[in-house]
Amino acid sequence: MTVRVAAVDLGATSGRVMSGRIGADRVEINELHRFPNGAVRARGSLFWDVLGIHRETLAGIREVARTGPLHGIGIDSWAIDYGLLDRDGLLLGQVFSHRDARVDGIAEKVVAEIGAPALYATTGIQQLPFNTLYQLVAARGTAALESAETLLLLPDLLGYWLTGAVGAERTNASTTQLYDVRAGAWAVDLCRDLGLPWGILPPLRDPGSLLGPLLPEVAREVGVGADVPVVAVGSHDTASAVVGVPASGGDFAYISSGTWSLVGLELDAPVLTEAAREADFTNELGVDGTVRFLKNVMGLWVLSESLRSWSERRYADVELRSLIAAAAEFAPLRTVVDINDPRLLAPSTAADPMPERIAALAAEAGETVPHSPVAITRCIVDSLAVAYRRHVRTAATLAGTSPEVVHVVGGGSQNELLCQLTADACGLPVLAGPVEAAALGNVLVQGRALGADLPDLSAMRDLVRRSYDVRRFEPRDGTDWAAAERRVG
Ligand code: LFR
Repeated sequence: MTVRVAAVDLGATSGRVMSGRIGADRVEINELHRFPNGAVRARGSLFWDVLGIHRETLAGIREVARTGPLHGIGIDSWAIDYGLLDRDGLLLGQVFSHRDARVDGIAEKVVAEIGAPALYATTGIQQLPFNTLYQLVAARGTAALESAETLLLLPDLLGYWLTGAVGAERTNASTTQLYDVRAGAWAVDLCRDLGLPWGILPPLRDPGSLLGPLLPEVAREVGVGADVPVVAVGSHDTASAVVGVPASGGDFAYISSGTWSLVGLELDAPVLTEAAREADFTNELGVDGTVRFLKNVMGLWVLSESLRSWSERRYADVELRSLIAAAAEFAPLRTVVDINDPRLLAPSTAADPMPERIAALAAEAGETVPHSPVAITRCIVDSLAVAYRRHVRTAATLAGTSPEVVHVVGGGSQNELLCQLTADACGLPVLAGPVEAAALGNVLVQGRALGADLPDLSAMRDLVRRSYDVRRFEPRDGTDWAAAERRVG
């Protein structure tokens, strides 16, 4: 049986709607609709244009339906951000971007109140300043939060607009720091202790379950029968991307490389040890009861914001390909910085441009200060590779595993320099690709829910392996990565 679905995969800089076809020995995706995305600044705050995203989602589904049969629809996106509904089911206020400054200083206050060990023992989540927990604490006392009936994470909000069904898909719920990873339920006590309205957290649902059929008016608008279901996939894009990792069993590490880089392991159970907390690793949930034990690394965001800044200032020759080519010829490891420094989180602005932030971090650390776009690009790529080395090795030590290979999936798998340096830095082969792992994971989980013979993750990964080529990068000797790692502290 062939299953054909629409996979909506939303990223911070673009949204894509793909058709996905699963046959007996192949999975195939085709991008049928792509639209730009980005946070919008209004009155000094950063918001997502969620109605615009909804409109483009509908346009994409319509295109998939126009070009063939449609058996299901699944949505994945970045994690953590949410909308609030009032008692009439209408969106309240704006949907904040996690890069908005309203959370500045909040994590520290919550840690002082609850204690870092207690927070970690319950949620197992990395201390990112923008976790949903901290966003809600920042919103305490606001009109929107006080009037809210329901909180919906972004893919669940879009799913609600398609079906009218309310719920929280579990892989994404687990990223919020409002989820008790031991109990497999919302962390109601933690919410109570912080004075948060836990009653707005909707019922949890598992990836692979059905949200329900399209609302009749939506079905009419996209031109399909009202019986087409929306399927809960791993709605956290990283959860879907890890499904799409073409691993052939054994011990592997992965890097889901896009705006963020998510560096870690797939495990059967969370690691909630003191050492894991001190290393600040996250235990997010994956599909089929797995745990994504990983570290959020600032990722290619730092490079894309630098590019944006150079092009706004009309620097010559700042196109990505030529910069990477020039960076490959540039002196290795001349400058390395802590690529996870929180000062790199906010969007680049004319008053506070990203390249100058990198230079300032280098100066502060006593590193050679990079000035040219090529020097800054090489510094970013080297610093990412150093971070990957550290986090792959730390994850393995904390989980007691020995990965034999690092899979790099997502847009960053196309960056050959970064893939080679990742292999060199980790001392492990890198297998790069597929680029669209998140969309593939989305399609595969839908396919299984709709009857395709894909009993487990390894069957799904076999299918990806049979359908997509990966590029192999062997580790090269000759560079002292351990010394470079010590330089970033
Ligand atoms: C990647 C990602 C990360 C999450 C970050 C913010 O796209 O989903 O996993 O930490 O975006 O939501």
